[in-house]
Amino acid sequence: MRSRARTIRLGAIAAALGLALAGLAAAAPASAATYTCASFSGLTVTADTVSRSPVSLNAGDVIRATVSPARDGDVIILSAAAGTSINFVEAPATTGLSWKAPVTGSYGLGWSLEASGTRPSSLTWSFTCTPASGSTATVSDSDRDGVANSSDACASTTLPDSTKKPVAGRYAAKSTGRFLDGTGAYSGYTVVDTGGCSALQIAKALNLGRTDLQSGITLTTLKNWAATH
Ligand SMILES: [Ca+2]
Repeated sequence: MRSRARTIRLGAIAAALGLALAGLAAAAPASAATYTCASFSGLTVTADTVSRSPVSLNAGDVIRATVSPARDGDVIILSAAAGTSINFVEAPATTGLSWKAPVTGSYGLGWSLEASGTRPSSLTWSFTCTPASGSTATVSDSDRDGVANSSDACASTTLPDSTKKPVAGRYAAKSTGRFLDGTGAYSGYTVVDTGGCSALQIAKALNLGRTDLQSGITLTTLKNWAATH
């Protein structure tokens, strides 16, 4: 049973990856007509999968996807390609998937459904997009961590944090900017909350020990830092 579930998961990821790669190919030339946040407002598509590229987004734009029918156990997978990196985000189909663009830039986006049981014969996808507030002005973000230079407490942030020894209860920033622990549990904090600092930068700034450097920082450290930055 476990191996079957894994096979299905890999299949869904491969499908999403295919979408993302197709998106990357379609992204050139950069001068081609692009999709924007507004392209997704009220968009409804009846298809097995949906891919759009290039999608020009501002940091903080949130695209929300829901699918119908959405059954318990079904999972929506989003592949978000930017440059040479591809991130996968998933959420239960019953709740829908909201994804926030971490930085201003061009993305290749692909949504697919991993069905827990028999795949529905037809899927209808619905989208909305909420633009980041005040996103009309171009914001300068040199390290592309989603925090503008003017309010970035840490320059040259590298995302994701690389943790040599991920463990439960110690948090590091993912490429989405969210701080997750070694088991993937979300702390409730993002790099926006830490003033644009990664776990590694916080650990170094506080002169923390090897465990913090290798496994990420504790929730208490994260919380205290977020409260003061
Ligand atoms: Ca930063």
